[in-house]
Amino acid sequence: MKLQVLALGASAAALIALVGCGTGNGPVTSSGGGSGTCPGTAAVSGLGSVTVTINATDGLVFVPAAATAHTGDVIEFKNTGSVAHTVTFQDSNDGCLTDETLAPGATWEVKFTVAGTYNYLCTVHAPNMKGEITVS
Ligand SMILES: [Cu+2]
Repeated sequence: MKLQVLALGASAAALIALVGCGTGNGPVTSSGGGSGTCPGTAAVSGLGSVTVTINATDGLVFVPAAATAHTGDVIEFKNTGSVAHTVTFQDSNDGCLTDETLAPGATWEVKFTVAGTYNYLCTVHAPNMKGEITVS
């Protein structure tokens, strides 16, 4: 009898723990931090007419390393070489725009909806291979 009560108590505690997890009001565990709102959209293709092109080259640099764009512009990353790269955004909210697989010959598009300065890098060739996009 004593054992049964113990078991009941344990399952009740488990239930409470489960309910506690499910409310969704706890602290948000995020990789980006901030409000969690993505400042743009990214896709392999189809975001619209390309306005700005940034090449990822076998020289292990982004060209141009500093680019400017307006909100709504379609920025295309193009791997013009034979080495794989990534386009990895690491600041507060823009990690949602990261592309970890910019294969040789591949293109990938980003469109910002929020003005700001966005830094990115290639995780394969960091810290030297990096760039910045200023969106106004
Ligand atoms: Cu790279």
